[in-house]
Amino acid sequence: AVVLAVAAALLVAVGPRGAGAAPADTASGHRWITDRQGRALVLRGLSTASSTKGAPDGMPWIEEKDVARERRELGTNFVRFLLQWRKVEPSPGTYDRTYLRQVAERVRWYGKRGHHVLLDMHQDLYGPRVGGNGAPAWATGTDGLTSAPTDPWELGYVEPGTVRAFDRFWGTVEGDGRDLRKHYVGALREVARHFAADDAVIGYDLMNEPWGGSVQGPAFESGPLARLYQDAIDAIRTVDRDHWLFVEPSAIGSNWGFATGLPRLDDPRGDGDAARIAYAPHLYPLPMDLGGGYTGSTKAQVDRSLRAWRDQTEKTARRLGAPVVIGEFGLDVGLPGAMEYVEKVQRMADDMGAGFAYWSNDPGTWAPWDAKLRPTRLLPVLDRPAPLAVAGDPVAYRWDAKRKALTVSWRGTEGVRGGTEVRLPARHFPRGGRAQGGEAASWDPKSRILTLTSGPGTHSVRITPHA
Ligand code: 9MR
Repeated sequence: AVVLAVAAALLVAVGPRGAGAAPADTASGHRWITDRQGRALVLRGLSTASSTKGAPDGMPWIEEKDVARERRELGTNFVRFLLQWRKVEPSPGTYDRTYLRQVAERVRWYGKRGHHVLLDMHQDLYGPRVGGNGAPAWATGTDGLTSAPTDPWELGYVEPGTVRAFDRFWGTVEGDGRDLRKHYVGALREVARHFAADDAVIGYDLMNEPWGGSVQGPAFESGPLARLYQDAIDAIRTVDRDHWLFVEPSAIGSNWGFATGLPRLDDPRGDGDAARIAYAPHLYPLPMDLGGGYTGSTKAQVDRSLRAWRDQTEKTARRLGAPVVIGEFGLDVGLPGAMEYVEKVQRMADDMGAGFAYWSNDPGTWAPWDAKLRPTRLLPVLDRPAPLAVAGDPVAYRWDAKRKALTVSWRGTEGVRGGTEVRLPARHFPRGGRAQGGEAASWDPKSRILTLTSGPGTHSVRITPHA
């Protein structure tokens, strides 16, 4: 961890400076991910799931009833669904359609219940041949170097076999002439070809927590990483014009609130509002990464990290012209102060207009359900009132737990169809909600979604529990 902290300090010294591109032409100054009706989405959900990583068939632990439970008990409208390159392309240039069909079946479980699915090409520590997950064995070049298991697992990123496998992938050491990045891009294009017409899919996360091997910092992010992203974006756009393409910074440093060197990327769809590139950094302040809680002097450190993280994220999002989704944040829910931390991050996400995918839905100590699928203390913290879709240009939204009021304001925008949807969980709104300053078009007690009418002009609605 000390090595990693030093690496991060170096990063911050040489990271990009300046405000970058101009703010978006929106009330909030940043861009929004929109649905097919043109509504701004507030994406709230979980990552599904770590169990994917080691499963021979690459499928997460869930059955359809688990998706139904999640929607019912948490009201999520988003899922970050893990994929594995080893399953997409089991041998060079051969794609496994059966695997993609199994993924599609699960996408349908989510889509049926109103979830937007982000397909995440996941990896940790490169691949199973070097103690991680993601890459197929045939695409893992170690030149005889090995990787030992480590505790914590993240230290595996500096094991020799893993570093070499990444270096071979990025082409930063002499290899055997194979272009592994071309294969990776081909695999992403194949996924996109399969899901191009699937409306339940919101987009693709091009690589989980990229790691540069022996090349780190801006040299990695503005070099091989940016090239891979651009190639992937160009390739995906030949088969899928409309889904969003989510990019992550190098995890080291950025996860803790340090600068990223990720440059602006081009979307062949067009510039400005036509571009659909989203920024999906992860958030793991270093004390949390090291297993600390949110208490005492650690709490002050975490708060500083959160401020820095928000600052850097907003700066990068402006540079990329991209809306923000917190691709991951999470911790052991039993740690002291853990729930206060989760509340704080949710508030920050609301203030930033960012969606999030909490890590993760694997039943256990980090999740809303324990190993026996009984609710943990996290469940009521995530199950809280929030807008899901805003029919126009959002100005702000906020859940005030003390006053029991959810406020949402937006400007009606021409061409947007449908109303603004807010979810009012039973624990806070047992008899539904009363909308002041706005008009309720409908209330669905089953999904607990209140739909508010929209139209031209500014809307400012305050929703409080019905007496
Ligand atoms: O929580 C996951 C842990 O059980 C695994 O051992 C580890 C390695 O695969 O991955 C953890 O999940 C991480 C995710 O894959 C990437 N971002 C950070 C997550 C928490 O460490």
